Amino acid sequence: MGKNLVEKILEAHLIAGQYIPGEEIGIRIDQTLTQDATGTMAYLQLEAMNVPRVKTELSVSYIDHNTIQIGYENADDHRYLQSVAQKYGIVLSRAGNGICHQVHLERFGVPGKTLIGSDSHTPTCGALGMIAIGAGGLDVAQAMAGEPFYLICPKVVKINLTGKLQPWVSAKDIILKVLEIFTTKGNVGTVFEYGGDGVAHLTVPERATIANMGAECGVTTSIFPSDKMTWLFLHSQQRENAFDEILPDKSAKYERVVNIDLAKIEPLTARPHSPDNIGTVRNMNGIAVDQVCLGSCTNSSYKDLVTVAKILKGRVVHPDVSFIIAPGSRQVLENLFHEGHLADLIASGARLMENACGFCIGNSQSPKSGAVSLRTSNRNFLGRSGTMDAQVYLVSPETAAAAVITGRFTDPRDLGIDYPHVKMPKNIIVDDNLIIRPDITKSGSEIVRGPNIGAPPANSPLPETIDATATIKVGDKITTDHIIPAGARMKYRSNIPRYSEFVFENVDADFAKRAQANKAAGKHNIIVAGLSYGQGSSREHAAICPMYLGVRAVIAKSFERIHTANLINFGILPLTFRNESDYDKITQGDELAIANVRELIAAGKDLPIQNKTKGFSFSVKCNLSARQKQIVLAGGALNVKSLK
Ligand code: MIC
Ligand code: SF4
Repeated sequence: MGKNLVEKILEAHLIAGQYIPGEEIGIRIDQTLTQDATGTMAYLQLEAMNVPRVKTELSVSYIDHNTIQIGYENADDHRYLQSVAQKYGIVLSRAGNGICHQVHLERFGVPGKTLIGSDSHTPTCGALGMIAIGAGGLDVAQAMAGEPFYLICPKVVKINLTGKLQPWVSAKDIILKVLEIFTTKGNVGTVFEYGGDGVAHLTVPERATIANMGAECGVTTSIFPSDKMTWLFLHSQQRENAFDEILPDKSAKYERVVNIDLAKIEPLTARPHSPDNIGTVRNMNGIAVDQVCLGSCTNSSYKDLVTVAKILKGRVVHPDVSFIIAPGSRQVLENLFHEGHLADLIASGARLMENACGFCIGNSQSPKSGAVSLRTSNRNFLGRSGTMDAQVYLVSPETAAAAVITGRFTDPRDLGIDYPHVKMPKNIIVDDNLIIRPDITKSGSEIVRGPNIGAPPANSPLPETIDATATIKVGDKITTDHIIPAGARMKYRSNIPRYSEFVFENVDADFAKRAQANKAAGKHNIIVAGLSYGQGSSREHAAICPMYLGVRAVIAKSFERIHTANLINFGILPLTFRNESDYDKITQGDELAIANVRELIAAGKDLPIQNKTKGFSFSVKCNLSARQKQIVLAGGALNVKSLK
């Protein structure tokens, strides 16, 4: 039987389990990436594993998230990361070189290889025909130490793209269409494999926009074939040696095939506060716009920025709009400059930011109170911009440019100008000056630890009885941004006691204090949640910090993939209601007791939970593999001897 792309690559990397969708498998990881905000914890964990050097073909540590440097904390982290990279044989991409996903696509991704990264948008490199998966820092550390990466063998859905996009409609509109079809929940354990004649017209950076935002659907990853377009891209990067043609077999089988006619897609937007809240730009009825932000790992390729430069050439930013640009990489910026497009952007009144995550993670450029902000990034969760009452809409670069000119939501087709044609420069400037390769001739290099670098906290083994309070009850689609905010708080990533003070800050600012008090009184905490708990980022702090506050279990209607893995890695039980209606019967503050926990978990049985406050019992499931049981019983992966 013919094989799809996913099967081909996963089977070639399979080292544990069998290729049966739904079963846990372990795969060999060829490449890893980390970024600074998740990287310090990942490398502290790697240090605890006592391996002399990384065992992957390539590991890259990027500094791109915490580059604002107000106070010493970020700079301390950067220095630590640089010293770890040298010691363990890791390539370092310095601050200013660009966003991890854009740089990895340009400089390091290789068709047919496996990549895991401690950032949820790692699937961006699926645009190159590789299996690229976002994971928690601990999973990435284990892969660097040569351990397999475990995942549920995915179901593969083919997204069959036919036809060609109309002018003014671009890759962002395709992925917004996909989000409209699939939404942000219910896609755990699935991979999107793109195919069809429409794919042939999409360049690698366009494919990257689409693969990037598959993360918002919650899929394990997204992948495109490695074809002529892939060769052209790698050739432009002077890396054609990395090319390998990888196509699905003609008779490949898929779980489901979804057809999208590219010619029928119109300019779309994701309205506040979820990437799947899709509407057409035209239906936004010209809402007034206060801020436009162009950039992020989704839409800041050379083509994206040149398209906007050409639309804005000779025009000026509307007086009510603040227009921000954060190029995806230094390569993009250098080429924009060299080809003269940067001059047009600056002349139009753009405010140029560093080549980094910046506004996307809310650590700069928070808009004014109640602002309407149009962003080419991938997430518009409540408060993520740093302004709680801002209304963030996700749009294409074309729609962003139209609003820059008019000061209103404007369908770019209504601008009345010709759609700009973007030609790639004949020879793009490739400059790796901010990439430091480890000097393997140097030995005994020192790790530099400033006062911001703390140790990862340890958990105790799972107790026999959980005697807890339902310290918080939350609803559906709780994201990791709800659980532990990034933005201005992100500088505490390497300091768990301090960062833990902000758990659920934007949902219930007293949660951390209540949880601490319970812990001090010798009790446990339980989080009760609705559907799709843990959407969004891969930040393992959304598990580590609750663990630090004494959370022993989360009971939810359903969980998202990366967050489930992180909970398990830090010894928190991910429990799902046997009957979803039991969710309604629990009130925040109820006393919940679970007896014989260890025995029931080990036996894979349902856990009966006694609601002591309301006087009833209900059942929860805990579907864990033998490996995961071992981890939760030990109180987390770092306590499992064989993983050290
Ligand atoms: C994000 O986009 O939310 C982040 C910041 O890149 C996170 C990682 C983090 O929280 O450090 C992600 O997507 O995984
Ligand atoms: Fe950075 Fe935003 Fe991309 Fe996350 S989504 S990696 S914060 S640019």
